[in-house]
Amino acid sequence: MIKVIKLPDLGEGIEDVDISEVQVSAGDTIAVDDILIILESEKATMEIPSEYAGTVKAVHVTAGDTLKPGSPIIDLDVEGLSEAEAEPEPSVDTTPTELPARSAPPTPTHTVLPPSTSAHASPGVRRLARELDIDLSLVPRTGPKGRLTKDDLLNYIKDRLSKGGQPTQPEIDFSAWGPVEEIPLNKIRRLTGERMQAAWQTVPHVTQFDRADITELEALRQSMKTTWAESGVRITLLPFLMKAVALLLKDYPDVNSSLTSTGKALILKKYIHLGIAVDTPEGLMVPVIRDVDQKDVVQLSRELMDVSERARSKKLKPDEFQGATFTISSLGGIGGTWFSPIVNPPQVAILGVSRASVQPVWDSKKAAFIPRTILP
Ligand code: CAO
Repeated sequence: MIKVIKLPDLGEGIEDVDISEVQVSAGDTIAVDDILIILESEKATMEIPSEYAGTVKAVHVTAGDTLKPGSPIIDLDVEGLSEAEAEPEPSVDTTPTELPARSAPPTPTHTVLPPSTSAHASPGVRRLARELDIDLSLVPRTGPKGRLTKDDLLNYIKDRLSKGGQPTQPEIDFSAWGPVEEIPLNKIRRLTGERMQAAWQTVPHVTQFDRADITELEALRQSMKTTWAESGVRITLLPFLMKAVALLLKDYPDVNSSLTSTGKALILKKYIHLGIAVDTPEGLMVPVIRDVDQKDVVQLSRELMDVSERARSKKLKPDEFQGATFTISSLGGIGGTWFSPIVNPPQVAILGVSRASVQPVWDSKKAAFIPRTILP
């Protein structure tokens, strides 16, 4: 029986596609999943495999042709094909607009079959799997004759998404090696873990380490600290760093930006709101101090004291965590020399500051080491 293999619906509103290669000729014997043609759309190159095995009787296309969904590609002589099966298949909608409920039961007439390396799936399903980099041999199948359906794929995606934030760690009985205690994580720590893991997986991280000589700055800070102590304002190094970062972000606006959702443009923000990582007994919080470029060091010190105290007493409002354009994580009060903080998306960069200390620095004019305050 002759089956006319047609170009399926490719989804995404693709109406015309150009053929870059035809991989079969009349007389060829082909197997299921052998590639018939390779298409080139504006968006991607895609292979169209055969859903049937058989002998190619006629090829209706040549390289360079432009095809529409439903156009015939080849006539295939398929052994044992019924008249009903010889009818053209309805086109496949590959648009994953709505994912079915994760644990939606399979239709009662079909059993769930384990994943298989040779599962039969339509070109639309294969294409979607390719685009999302999903190995179809891992997906359980519920379709007739062990076929892998679009819903099988969507259920698998939904399942993976729901597990995405969870580290996959097997259940281990640690008490086998000594006494243990299990402490439930609070919401802040769980969310921090999930967000940091997502950030680590989605943002390519590169760290640049450097030292800043802050000898004069530290002298100024010490004098301001004494002056403002009577008014109850604690002048630490951080407000100076915030001010320095605000000035630099004006010079380097690419760093005060976010990618658009398509990843094809940068949104440069004309405001400078800094997220400040604050260590609290409940976990890490990142309140935002707004318009840092328009405030002086004393005002920034007051605001920093205010937000860090309210973060520690859990009195910050939700909008005080939003809108940061860049983050500073300062471990200077704690210690350490270098560390790599994790970028907080949709921001594109973060500054990590360690503890300043007095170091011998070579002065070539004096041909001597002199003590300088160096901030890593
Ligand atoms: N070098 C040397 N000394 C430093 C310093 C540095 N880089 N940074 C702070 N100090 C000093 C301060 O000046 C202060 O000393 P004095 O009282 O003598 O002035 C002391 O260390 C304690 O400072 P602090 O940490 O209380 O205050 P701060 O303004 O520097 O920081 C805050 C405020 C809220 C950012 C900080 O308390 C905090 O929570 N840091 C932790 C951030 C964090 O956990 N990040 C990890 C996330 S991973 O990205």
